[in-house]
Amino acid sequence: MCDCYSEEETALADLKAIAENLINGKAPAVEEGVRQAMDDGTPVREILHEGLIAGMNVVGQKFKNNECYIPEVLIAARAMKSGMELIRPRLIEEKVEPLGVAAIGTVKGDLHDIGKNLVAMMLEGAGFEVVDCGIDVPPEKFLEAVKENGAQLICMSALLTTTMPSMKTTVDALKEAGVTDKVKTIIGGAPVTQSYADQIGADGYAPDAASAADRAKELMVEIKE
Ligand code: B1M
Repeated sequence: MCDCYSEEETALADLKAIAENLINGKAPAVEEGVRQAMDDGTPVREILHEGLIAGMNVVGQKFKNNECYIPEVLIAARAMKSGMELIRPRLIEEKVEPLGVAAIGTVKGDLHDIGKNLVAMMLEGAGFEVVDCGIDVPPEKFLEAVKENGAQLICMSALLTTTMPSMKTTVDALKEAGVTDKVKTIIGGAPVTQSYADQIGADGYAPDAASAADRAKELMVEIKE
């Protein structure tokens, strides 16, 4: 690149290229772009937001408008994951000691995991020890994470309106198990709202991965009080 561009302009162009390659499902190019941006010293939060998330948002919009279909979406999701794997250690790097233990999963019946993985990474980056319960997680498995892994936060993601009720079932199961004095719940995902969180008695709601990490930190303060 000619030196008539400032470092900031070059970094922005690199992040746009990452987003573009992700939209086109080019995993090796996404990986290469992410590696290059990291080598150039671009903050990983910027790589995540301006590169990877920005690209996936476009894919989501295109899918909604029937401008692309499930196979293209899956290929783009794979490209996003390969980029995320590269920045994961850097997001975790600043962790000194765990702020707490957070179990996360996409609720029963729901297989969407891109947002859930982003939240997990942001939680790790914020200093939490994260127990990833995966996708299609029934209430019993979240309870198991409390009992066996000492989870203090139960973080649930749902992308389908039809799977949101499983969040309530899990909140109720935690109440029944009598652990809600030391365990808090956070919910999120595209169809989920603060008003739904209030309705089902969840302790927290966050509209995006970064806010989920902030909410998790606030809830840890409440747990420790
Ligand atoms: Co699905 N899908 N999908 N899909 N899919 C949606 C969600 C949909 C809105 C598309 C549409 O119709 N416009 C629609 C749901 C409609 C509804 O219920 N209202 C839908 C549908 C219908 C389906 C199927 C039923 C399609 C079918 O088979 N007929 C099927 C269901 C399968 C199942 O789960 N049982 C299905 C399947 C799939 C794929 C497998 C093809 C793929 C998933 C791949 C994967 O995850 N590994 C897929 C995808 C990719 C999407 C879209 C296009 C993108 C979702 C995504 O990853 N977004 C989506 C359309 C859309 O959202 N525009 C769609 C990017 C991701 C970063 O955002 O997950 O929202 P998101 O996470 C955000 C926030 O929501 C938040 O943080 C993230 C950003 O920072 N967040 C939290 C998420 N979890 C959080 C938890 C928190 C806090 C914040 O606290 C714990």
